[in-house]
Amino acid sequence: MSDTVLQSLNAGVLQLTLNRPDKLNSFNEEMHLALRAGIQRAHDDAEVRAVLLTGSGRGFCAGQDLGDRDPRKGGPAPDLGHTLDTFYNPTLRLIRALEKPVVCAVNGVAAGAGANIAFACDIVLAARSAKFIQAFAKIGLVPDAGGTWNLARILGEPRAKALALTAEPLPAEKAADWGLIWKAVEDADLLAEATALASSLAAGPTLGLGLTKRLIQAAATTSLDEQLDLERDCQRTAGRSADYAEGVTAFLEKRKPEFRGQ
Ligand code: T3D
Repeated sequence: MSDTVLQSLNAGVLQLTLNRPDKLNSFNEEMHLALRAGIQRAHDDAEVRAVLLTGSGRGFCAGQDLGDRDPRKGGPAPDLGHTLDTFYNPTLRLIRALEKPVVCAVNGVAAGAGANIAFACDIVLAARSAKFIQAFAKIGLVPDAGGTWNLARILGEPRAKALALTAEPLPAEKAADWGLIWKAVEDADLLAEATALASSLAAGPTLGLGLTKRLIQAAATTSLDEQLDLERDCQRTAGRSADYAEGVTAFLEKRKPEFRGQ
């Protein structure tokens, strides 16, 4: 297992820690593959019932490692469409397709694809000192890793365009005010708070939570009629789960439910 992404599984929470702190956890090929392997494990391993993504050191992730893109080394211009297809996009799709909650604890600066990977997670907490930067404009690229989709959808065109065209840092608190992330918390409390949240989700009715994630994501592209049909189908599935039976029984018995994720 690569040490560029640390993995630890505790009480159903798979913590994935981006771990190239000297480079602000920017992505080289090894870290790409290690992150993807971590998310894939969350798909495959029934013991994993929530994911917590964070970074080591003072940054969350500075996007692509630009040392690997140094034009001074010569050779033809890289095909960045190919690198998106090969590295970033499969990981983004895996995070979205994972029917388990993904909590992101943004512990410091999140720039370029680093910011947009955070925005692709389900619940994002950020340290008050963290900032989000659409750094692409500074180097002649376009926002990727789903950034144009998330920013335009969540913020609307005026704010999305201003952030992307100026590459101005967006402080965590403002990102929370604008609805881009769930909340900003004191730096010292970030990991404990994010872990508590992920743990409580991991102890939840995993199947129902996964279907809920599917439904909310689907709403970006469905009509109300289609969405009502999808809700009906998912509710039918949730209604047959052991966790639903346990949830109702626990309510009637006035006790805390013990969900098993089934
Ligand atoms: O290529 C493809 O496959 C296409 C996909 C592209 C996706 C992308 O993400 S493109 C955008 C790439 N990212 C950036 O342009 C951000 C570059 N970094 C920065 O602008 C700044 O580092 C930050 C604003 C993120 C943080 O600034 P600051 O002042 O807090 O830290 P620093 O001093 O700039 O960085 C600390 C160290 O990390 C430094 O190394 P050193 O001098 O101590 O040895 C710096 O070079 C290194 N570092 C930071 N970001 C990157 C990086 N090294 C390589 N690649 C980076 N992206």
